[in-house]
Parts: sequence; structure tokens; C-alpha cells
Amino acid sequence: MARPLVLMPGPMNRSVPDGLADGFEVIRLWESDDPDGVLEERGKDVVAIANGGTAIDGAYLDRLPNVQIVASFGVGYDKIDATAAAERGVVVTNTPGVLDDEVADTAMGLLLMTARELSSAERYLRDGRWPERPYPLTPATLSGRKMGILGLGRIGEAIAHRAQAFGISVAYHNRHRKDVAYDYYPTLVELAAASDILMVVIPGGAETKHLVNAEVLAALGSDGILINVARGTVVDEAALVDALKSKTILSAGLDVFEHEPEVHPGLLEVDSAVLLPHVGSGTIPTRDAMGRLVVENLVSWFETGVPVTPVQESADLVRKTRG
Ligand code: 8YV
Repeated sequence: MARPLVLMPGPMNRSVPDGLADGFEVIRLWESDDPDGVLEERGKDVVAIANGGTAIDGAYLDRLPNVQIVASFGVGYDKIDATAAAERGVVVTNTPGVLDDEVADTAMGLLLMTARELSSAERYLRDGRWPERPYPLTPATLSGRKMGILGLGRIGEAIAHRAQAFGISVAYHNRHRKDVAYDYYPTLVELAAASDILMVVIPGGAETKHLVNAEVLAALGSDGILINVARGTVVDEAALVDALKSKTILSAGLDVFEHEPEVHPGLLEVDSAVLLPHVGSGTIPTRDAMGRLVVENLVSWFETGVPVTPVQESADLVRKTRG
């Protein structure tokens, strides 16, 4: 029997091609000189997409009339129009659960770097300035601080556990209150006003675009620290640059950017921002685990008709498939 044909639009963690090698035929589209020609010729035979970071909308799927499933690498899937996929009967999966600890560790590391100016202090040492005088005392401390988490999902909870171990108290804002012991704030502005640290962990996409705006930053206040390990689109970057330059907030630690890998030039100008190149889940073990989950979703779909980790928008489709 012919092996299912999987389209891989761009390069992916090695665990994906390795895991698909035996049971699937894979088109490595980015290696072709004529990707449109490949899609023209083989598009109708493609039954699955294994996706890294390519934007996939309804028009993209329309070129693949027999595609059944998009298995996406990453917990965030804002680059995939999962609603358009569901309308076409296409299931979308992501990779939740396997990266929670890694991203939470990055969030806490970024918070320490930002509050205690650790990268700046290291640059100071390397620049040979220590013998002149000790590094200046930092205005911020994490002791006795309050963290407001925007988006208390799995990663948010992992961050909350870590924060509590640091002696930081935790509150949160989600659309709906959860059955947890942390204080709930019904609006983001109220959460920001009550917090010293605003930790952004909410998914990206149109619904959350620029949720962290000038008003929220003003509410966070002049001692406030913003950390974002979610998606750059959640923060209005122009407003953030203004807030940093005018000292409306103290500092920001960012792992994600609105137009990454491009970084807003205003952020590069301010010393009060710590900027990382989207390394939240970026370890070999965690990226391998994410890749294995991509493969598991494809294998399970073609063997049993049921994916392992479908996204919310695919829930109805999966229910139907289960019959
Ligand atoms: C990855 C992420 O960096 O899971 C996500 O949503 O943002 C990260 O784990 C991303 O998948 C790109 O490889």
C-alpha cells in the first residue's frame, strides 16, 4: 500500500523527518527550486502537512484538496487558520504539554535577567569595568513581589509554581476564572495595577493582538516589569518602547517579537529591555519531544483516525470522526 504523502513546507526539528521516514513519504518543499510546480503536480496526493513555521490559511489548503490533517510543531498555532481548516474538514494538531517546564524555566530566567540586570552586569564585567567600581545596585528585587500572569494555562501554571518557590505571590487574568488558589482579576488593567511583574503567557492571534497596550503599561507602573514568553503580537511594541523610554515602566524582558526575527529598533535602543531570540522551548530534549508529538499525531491519525492532541477548533471534527 502507498505510504501517506506528507507535505513539509519548511525545515523541521530532525525528530520529525526521522520519525516519518518509515511510514510516510515526505515532500521537502523548501528544498525545491519550483515549489509551486511541486504543489501543482503532487498537491492532490498530499494527505497531511507537517508544519514548522509556515503560515497556512484557507487558500493554502485549497491547493491540497485531499489533505486531512495539519500537524503543527509548537504549542502556539497562530500561523495556522484552524477555523478555515475545520471548515474544510481538516484537523489541526499542536504540541502542548511537552514544553511547559522549558518555557517556564526560560520565563523565570528572563525575569531574573531583567529584574537583576544580569546580562548587563555580565557585559560590564567583560568590558573590564569592574575594577573601576562595582556594578550599580539594581532598583528592582524579586523579594516580596507580586506577579500577574496573563494567561494561566499549562505554561502559566508551571511559571506560577516556580514564582511561588521564589516567594513571589501570584495573581492572574484569563477570560474566565479558574478553580485555582491564585487571586483572579476580571480585567487586565486591574491585574497590571495590582502587580509588580506582568507575565504574558497567553496565545497569539487576532483575539489577543495588542492586549498589552499603553493603558495596561501605565497601570503596571514605574516599578513594573513586563515579561513576554508568548507571542510578540500580544504587546503593542510601539507603546512598550514609549513606556520604557518615558520610564512609565521599569523594564521588560522579551523572548518574542511582533515581527520576529526583526526586532523593533526602539527596543534595541533602550538598556531597560532584555531581548532573547525566541528560545523559550529551545533545548534539544524539548524540541525533540515536540517533534515526536508531531509524528505521534500523524501516526495515530492514519492508524486510528484519532489525533493525539487536536486544537480546540478541531474538536467537533474529531468528535465526528470518533463517530
Ligand atoms: C517554538 C513556540 O519556538 O511552542 C511554541 O508555540 O513558540 C516555541 O516552542 C516554536 O514552535 C518555533 O519552533
